[in-house]
Amino acid sequence: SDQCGIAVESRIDCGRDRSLSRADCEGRGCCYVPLPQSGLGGPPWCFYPVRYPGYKMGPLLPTEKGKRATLARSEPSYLPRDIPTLQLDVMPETLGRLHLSLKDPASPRYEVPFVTSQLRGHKDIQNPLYDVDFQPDPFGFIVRRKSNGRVLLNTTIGPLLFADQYLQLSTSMASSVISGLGEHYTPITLDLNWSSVSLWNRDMASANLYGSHPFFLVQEGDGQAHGVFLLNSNAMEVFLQPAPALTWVTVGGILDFYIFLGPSPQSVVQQYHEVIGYPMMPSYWSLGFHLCRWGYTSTNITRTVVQLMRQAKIPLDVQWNDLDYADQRRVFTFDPQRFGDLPQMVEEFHQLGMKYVLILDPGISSASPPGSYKPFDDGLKRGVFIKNSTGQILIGKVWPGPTAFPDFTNPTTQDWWMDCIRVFHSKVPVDGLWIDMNEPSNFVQGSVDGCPDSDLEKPPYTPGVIGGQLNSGTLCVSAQQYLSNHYNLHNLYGLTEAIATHRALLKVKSTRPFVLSRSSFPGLGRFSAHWTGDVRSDWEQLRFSIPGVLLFGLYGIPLVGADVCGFGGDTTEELCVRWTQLGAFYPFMRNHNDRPNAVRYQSTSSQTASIAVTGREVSSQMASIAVTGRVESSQTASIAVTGKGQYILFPAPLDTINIHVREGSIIPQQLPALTTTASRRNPFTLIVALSVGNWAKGELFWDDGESLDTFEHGHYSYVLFFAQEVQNRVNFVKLNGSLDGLVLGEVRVFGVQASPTAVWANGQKVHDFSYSPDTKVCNKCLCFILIFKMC
Ligand code: MIG
Repeated sequence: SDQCGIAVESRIDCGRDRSLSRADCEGRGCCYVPLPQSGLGGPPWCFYPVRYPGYKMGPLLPTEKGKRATLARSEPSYLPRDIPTLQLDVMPETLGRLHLSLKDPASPRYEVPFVTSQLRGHKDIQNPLYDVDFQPDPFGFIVRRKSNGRVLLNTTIGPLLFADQYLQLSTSMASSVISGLGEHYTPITLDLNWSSVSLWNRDMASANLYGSHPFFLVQEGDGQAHGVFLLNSNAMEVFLQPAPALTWVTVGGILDFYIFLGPSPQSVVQQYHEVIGYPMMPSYWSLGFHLCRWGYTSTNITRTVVQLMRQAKIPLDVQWNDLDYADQRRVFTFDPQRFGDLPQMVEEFHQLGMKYVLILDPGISSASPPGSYKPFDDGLKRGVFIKNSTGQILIGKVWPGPTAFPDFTNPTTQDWWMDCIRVFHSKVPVDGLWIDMNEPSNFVQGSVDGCPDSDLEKPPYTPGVIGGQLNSGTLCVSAQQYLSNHYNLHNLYGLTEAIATHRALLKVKSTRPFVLSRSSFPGLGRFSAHWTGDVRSDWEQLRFSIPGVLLFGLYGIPLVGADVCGFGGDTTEELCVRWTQLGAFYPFMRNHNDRPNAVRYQSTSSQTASIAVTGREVSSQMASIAVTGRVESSQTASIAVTGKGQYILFPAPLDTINIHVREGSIIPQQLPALTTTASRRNPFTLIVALSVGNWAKGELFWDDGESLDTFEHGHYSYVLFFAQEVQNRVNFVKLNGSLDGLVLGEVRVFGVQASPTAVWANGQKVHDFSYSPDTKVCNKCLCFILIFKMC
């Protein structure tokens, strides 16, 4: 019938929960149209008709925050435990941000804690960038960009389903260029060819499933963009199809959407971060080079590595230890033989201007003799551990053997965790903590006693997770936590551990905390850095680290990197050189590898020279620079794209990575040193890349690199650089003591079309400037030498 006349690419699957025969499908009131087999996936045979009965919307009435309507369904859906009445809230919060939620007004359902706690909406929004229309029966909404009428979301293309353990909503998309929905091993944009991504945090090497970010950015094709955030932490699967259209399916909670209108991609990201919280200010040293390995089996081996690095003159800011340090792999202890002098070693590193970080797993050994392992004994007393569905402590298995799992949603647990960190820090003055295995990862399914047979463990629909069950590789989801069950809170485990760890370090050190978390959820960036977990040492994983790292910028966790040279398997010299060159542009740069693999940085001669690395594609594009690295073996050239859209081949021998400065940028730089403690004191140089119009601008934020709240207290300097023709001008927006002693060493101006006749600095003529007509570079072309005196 007409009701089934829907183009193949727009058909929304009516049988996600199971495969349906014609009779089953038609029994659901859906259309059944078999298609030639197209392998796995592909268009559905059973799909919803044009108008599928669902919720009917009542009148929209004004509330304090916007408008509210009641939705009701008269007929049950095919799902168990429908929520028959829903409350719709439409809340215009800012000019660019629309908040829209669907809840059960009769009984409160789980809502995500922590993430938007600080959020403030604005009242009385006049003339927002969006319009919302409703289709009352069956219910659906349409969001348009007001300026051009473009439909951004249209949920009338499929039904709203809202049952206790199955919530579904489909929408059309304004374009096929969609990024987000991580963490996954994907290119920068998602595949819309009948694909799906699941969001359920999972420890799985080479797949990058450690985090869940139900946010995506859509580029509309004319430079404008919008974004959507579904604030829901339950196991979720998002289906993508070529229409283009998208379907959310989540197994609990509520539907809580934030829609961001941009209009630029940057403003979409900013609007999203306003909701989930802006990232923390990192300590300066955390931007330096970090070195780690699973398999530095003693303090002496760790010390030797540091010595060799220094002899070879390779910068090293932060030395790390993996699980090797712990006594029987139990956190908050150190091995009395192999790591007996750990406190002294850390002290020595500090003397060198270096920092030290070690690993901390959440699993607390539960099998030590009573009275011998305080973290567990204390934790037991204070009731900090996650319990199983019948109220006993849930025991799983991780590195130390049987372990209990702290419930970080419990304030008592946060205090206990702080005490553990305080006591440990008083012996070993670590500078930061690396929180691994916090999906949480479990070597047995659910618990050592298995899991009960229940609707939570086996929901009517399980998103496509590895292992097929929500409790695969983690805890029983029926386990009980302070705020709710693990079914609801699982995806927040890493975030809540990061919050507790950040808070503890803040208290103990009173400097900017450094936490590195494997698992992530929206909001993590306020507390922690992230690395992409166990990647293989191969070229493919080197290439995928680029979208992997860039996407975490969207997710509000900018301090991110992949294990340089790869974690699993032996690297080759060429791969490691190229990965090091690329890694220099990861915000967080750490070389790390797995126990069985060859030690890196062990000899000093040829290897030192080769610490560096390749690209056939334009691999990253930041505000002012582009890096074209080699991302395949045996390439000797890389390609850069110029503003004119040309392809140019640049030589890229093994010791070279090409960096391109965007026209119109001024980039402050400092010469390197063995640590950032030392390099921070080196003179600044300015690279000035004049635009075709002969201007350039740049900026520098500078503070002491570790004090808390320097921005809030005004203990920083922010310098704007502006160049016109060859007369540089520096404007101080704010200047105070923290700039003292810093000197501008040199200014190089690129793109100077003709030799300047004279150069002036602080009102005086500069005589030793130089100009090369071949490269069009002018050295010492500046209007003053001392950056920190006003012109
Ligand atoms: O099950 O601590 O991703 O970086 O070296 C492996 C040992 C546990 C996984 C981390 C990896 C770390 C390793 N850990």
